[in-house]
Amino acid sequence: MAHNKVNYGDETPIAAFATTPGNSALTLIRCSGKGSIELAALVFSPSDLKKALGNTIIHGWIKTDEKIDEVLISVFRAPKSYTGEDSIDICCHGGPVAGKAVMDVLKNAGFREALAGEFTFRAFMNGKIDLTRCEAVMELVSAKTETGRCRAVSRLCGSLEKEINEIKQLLVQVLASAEIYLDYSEDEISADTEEIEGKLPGQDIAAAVLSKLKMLSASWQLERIYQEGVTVVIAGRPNAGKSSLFNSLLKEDRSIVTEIAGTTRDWIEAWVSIEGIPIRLVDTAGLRETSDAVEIIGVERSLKLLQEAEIIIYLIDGKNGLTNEDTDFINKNNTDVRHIFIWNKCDLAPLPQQFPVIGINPICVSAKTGAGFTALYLAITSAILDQTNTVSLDLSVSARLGTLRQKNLVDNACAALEETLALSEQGEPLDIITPLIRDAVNSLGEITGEVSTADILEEMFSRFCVGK
Ligand SMILES: Nc1nc2c(ncn2[C@@H]2O[C@H](COP(=O)(O)OP(=O)(O)OP(=O)(O)O)[C@@H](O)[C@H]2O)c(=O)[nH]1
Ligand SMILES: [Mg+2]
Repeated sequence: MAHNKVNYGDETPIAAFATTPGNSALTLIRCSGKGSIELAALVFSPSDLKKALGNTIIHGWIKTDEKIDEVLISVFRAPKSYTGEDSIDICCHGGPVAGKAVMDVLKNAGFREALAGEFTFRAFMNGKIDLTRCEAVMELVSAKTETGRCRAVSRLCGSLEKEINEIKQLLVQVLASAEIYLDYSEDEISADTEEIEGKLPGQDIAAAVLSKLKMLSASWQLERIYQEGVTVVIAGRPNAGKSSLFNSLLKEDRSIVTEIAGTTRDWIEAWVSIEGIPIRLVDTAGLRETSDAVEIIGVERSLKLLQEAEIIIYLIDGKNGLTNEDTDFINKNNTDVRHIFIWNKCDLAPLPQQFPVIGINPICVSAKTGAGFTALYLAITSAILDQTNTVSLDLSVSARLGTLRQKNLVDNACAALEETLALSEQGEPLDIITPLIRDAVNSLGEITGEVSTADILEEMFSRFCVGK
């Protein structure tokens, strides 16, 4: 049997859930495509849906021989819709069943299930938004913190598109002047043009563009962290107060806390936001030698998590004082920048004036009272920035990159420009240099989607979620 692969790029009516099915008051189903309003009208009563004006809402029933669900339909007429096509949003009743029943009716009527990101893909193809804004839609949907949301919104408003277009414009100027000189045939080269031999016209502009692009490329380091987050593992001896700290950072009683050493066996994780950075916080079993079969597994898992961690918060039990095991751990990991050492239970026992391990200055914290948390937050963000070589939480740039795809393309443009400038310094002829500038321009064009291929687009949009 022939395999009919559905491709992006047709105009058939598509439908998808825009909300996650489950327990909710409402479910939203989104439909778009040529003839989608007429198609939906076949399974909708009253029959005036077909004549509905754009940007209006119609109340009625999705029906076959029987009524399926009472809905509100928002009608959008091309080109004034998200996709640029005729579209409707069907607001059904929530819960796991009602929306699904409506979807089944729509599919029987002829709607095809949308592919991942297909609505946004169509919006791009119809010139509604460029690729940086398409990607910002996905960033916004998956933002984990308020800072992540703000950054995505800035790109959704076009900050990156504008920056890329401005940079590209400068580069196109350089390309144009280089191409003009290329067009001279040999005997046309006058004294004037000989003067510029060995130097790219617009070399200074190319150098300025390169430095702007490098700043842009560097911005990804921090943006990635805001999007993907950082794994922070809390470790230490049993009873040090790890679960107490976990709960306090979470502001929720999630992990079991008791005075019995060895309470936590299975590790527990949860997301928190610290200074806008999404943190995957992990509470672990206390590290100690033990003969308890369950605890042994717990400790093994803790050790494995320590290897995966980007930041490790190591707790010393202040009440109990520094043990030999603590000293061993600190000495072993002292130079590893991932570690933050904490003297916990400072409400019961102050940090000794002279900390016994030289070169270590633990942060004094009480997981119980919250004392020392400001210093702890600062230590966590500094440790994250140290690791990413990011100088400060914010680079003074007008736009920042939002995806690895964009970063790779900016880096391609940088590499092409670096080579351009190097060859120009060596006095290489323009016909060797010009294609490199064109490569850089094309890479920038690919970021916004001005330059694109079906493969590139399919690869990009297939990472989106269905319904977007
Ligand atoms: N006074 C005081 N007590 C604390 C503090 N942090 C933890 N405790 C107490 O110390 C005991 C152990 O706390 P947990 O948070 O369960 O310690 P843990 O490190 O998770 O222990 P395990 O799961 O056994 O490895 C509990 O009785 C807590 O109430 C603190 O900052 N001050
Ligand atoms: Mg615990």
